[in-house]
Amino acid sequence: MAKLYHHPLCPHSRFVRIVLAEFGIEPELIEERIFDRRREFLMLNPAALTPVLVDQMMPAIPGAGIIAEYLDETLGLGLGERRLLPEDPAGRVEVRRLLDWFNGKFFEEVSSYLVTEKVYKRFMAAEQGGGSPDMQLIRAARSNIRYHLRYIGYLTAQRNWLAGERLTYADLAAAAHLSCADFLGDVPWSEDEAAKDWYARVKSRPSFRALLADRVPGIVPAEAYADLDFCRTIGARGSRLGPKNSASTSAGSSVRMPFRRRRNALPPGSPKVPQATWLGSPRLERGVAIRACCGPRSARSLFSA
Ligand SMILES: N[C@@H](CCC(=O)N[C@@H](CS)C(=O)NCC(=O)O)C(=O)O
Repeated sequence: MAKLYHHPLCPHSRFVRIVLAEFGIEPELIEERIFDRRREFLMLNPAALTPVLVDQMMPAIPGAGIIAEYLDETLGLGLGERRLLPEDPAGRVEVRRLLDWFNGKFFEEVSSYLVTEKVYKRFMAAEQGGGSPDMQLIRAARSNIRYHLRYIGYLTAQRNWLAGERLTYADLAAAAHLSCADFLGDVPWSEDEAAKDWYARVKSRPSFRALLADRVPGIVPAEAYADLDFCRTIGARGSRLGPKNSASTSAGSSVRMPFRRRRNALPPGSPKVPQATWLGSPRLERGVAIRACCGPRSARSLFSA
């Protein structure tokens, strides 16, 4: 039986759990508190990061991306039409670009701050870096998440799923990271109706079910976290139980919300203010310099000064 060393609110571990469930694999879950630097775990992954998959006679497989590639290489063909990494090179590049976006960029700008400050630090001893959360970092994450939601909405307005016409690793990574923020009540779903509709589709997959039952001692998940009908319960502009926003449409299309200046916008120089935009995005907030543009069906980044 495969073993997964994970933490319930580590977004990379959540991604792997959803992926394994899509393959029909139910691993033995071993919860790892990385800050404890357990010797047996460090021997599996000297980088001291979750997740790590231990599968049969293979050496320990560390990291979300490596695990996803391994599963595709060994079992991907068996999924047929449901394969999570496309066969064509261009499709694979696009999935990998978005995997990097969510497992790297989104993590650095949003989910890492939220999970470290609100969850890990609660369980860490003072000498491990534990203590009260740094509100400046949490505010940075709450500000940054808005443009990521708009990017998801932008992609799903043109495609059925994030990387193309079928569900891929890109959707599962994005949803895994968002699910951590959602657990903590930090997703402003009213930011983008198309993103909310897309998340409802991923969240209602059977592979997501186990995540919705996750609990962490001392932390109560947000009210709508496990609610599959959260599109209705979180209505227009985030008001609970409100009517569905007239701007909301069926999955895959959206009416763009007008851009407006955020009251909680961060000043330039704050931790990890987003550094990217995409063609068709709204005007940048706070004059942040445009660094990269990603075309709708392109995996290229066009760097400008
Ligand atoms: N590149 C790794 C990153 C994994 C990662 O950053 N894991 C976090 C938890 S989600 C971790 O173990 N952090 C511990 C630390 O930074 O000390 C992957 O894609 O899986």
